[in-house]
Amino acid sequence: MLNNNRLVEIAGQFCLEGRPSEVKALGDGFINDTYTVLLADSPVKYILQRKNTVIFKDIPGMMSNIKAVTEHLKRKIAAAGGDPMRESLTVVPAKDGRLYYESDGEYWCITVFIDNSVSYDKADSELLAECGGRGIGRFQAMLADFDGELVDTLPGFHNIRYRFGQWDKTLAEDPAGRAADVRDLIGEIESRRSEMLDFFKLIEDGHIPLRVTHNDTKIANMLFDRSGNVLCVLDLDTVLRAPCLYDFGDSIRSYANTGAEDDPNPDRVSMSRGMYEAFLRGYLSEAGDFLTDTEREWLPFSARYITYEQVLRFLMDYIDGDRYYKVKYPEHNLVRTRAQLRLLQSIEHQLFPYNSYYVK
Ligand code: GN1
Ligand code: MG
Repeated sequence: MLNNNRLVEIAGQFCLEGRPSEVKALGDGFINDTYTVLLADSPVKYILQRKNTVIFKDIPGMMSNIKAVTEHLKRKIAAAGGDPMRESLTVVPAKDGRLYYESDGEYWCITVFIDNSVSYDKADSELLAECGGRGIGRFQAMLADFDGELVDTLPGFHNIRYRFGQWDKTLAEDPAGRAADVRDLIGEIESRRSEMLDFFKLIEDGHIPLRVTHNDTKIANMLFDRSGNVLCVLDLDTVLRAPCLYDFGDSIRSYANTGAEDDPNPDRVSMSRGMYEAFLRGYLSEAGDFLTDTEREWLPFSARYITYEQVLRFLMDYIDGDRYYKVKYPEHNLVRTRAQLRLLQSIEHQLFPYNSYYVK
């Protein structure tokens, strides 16, 4: 754990509007460590992050992606009469001009803190889900004509073929000796393998296009304004060229879950049909113009696909001895797996009642 003096010193490496005086831990992200930075002589605040170098192998590439995408967004926002400093993240460079500060192999980055906004861990109304859908649809629409370079900083991120490669290896090695106890859950993954690969083939064969997308659209990664509209999309670490269906699917996984992602009581978990429809309505109001018929047709399946992938990732990390996601207690990844599996079953039950898997 770094002490405050060291964190203040790190913040001082960046081009801030004043002298940093205090750095406070913020939130409980699964991947990076996040802090707020206060200045001695100004009300401006910043977000400081220590990026996870085990997961992100190319932080300079990631930050240049974020810079390019936010500059594009800012131009669009300004042209539409919005406020680019509040409606987009702003990357603050280090004093040497780089978009990060590196020390002892650790990478630190700063963005401007957006005040006077609201954030949620869970959508609490259909109206909020509809606004969330509009927000992500607009985000994708603004990036539809982005033609800059994007480094593929997370090869295979939502690629189920790649995930099965990791999965097969983890199961074969069984590093923590946990596989035998979760045979039932492994069976849930295996029984859906071929359907997931069939869907992924549409992407590999180019029937579903790659666009510029967020890839981690849970509600906590969005800031809302006081009237409930999405103000700013956060956490751009995973911005990549990928199908826009991944954003839709991941949003449903988050917005439409009646329970928590890691709910210890799976009976609280299900897909709210009302939240699903509300998010879809909002999303289509912004994305409807650019979606192809094939994309539209596969929107419901994307909720299933991304939730399935999340079950696989949580279970795989459990079997692997909890090396990817931060865990708060020893069985956390298993609890997450069971809760997400319940959500997957509810999605299947409601959106795919005649699916071949389901009638088996
Ligand atoms: C991670 O960065 P964060 O906490 O928003 C993960 C997502 C998962 C999510 C589950 C780079 O997201 O893919 O869906 O946890 N991000 C990465 O909550 O693996
Ligand atoms: Mg993230």
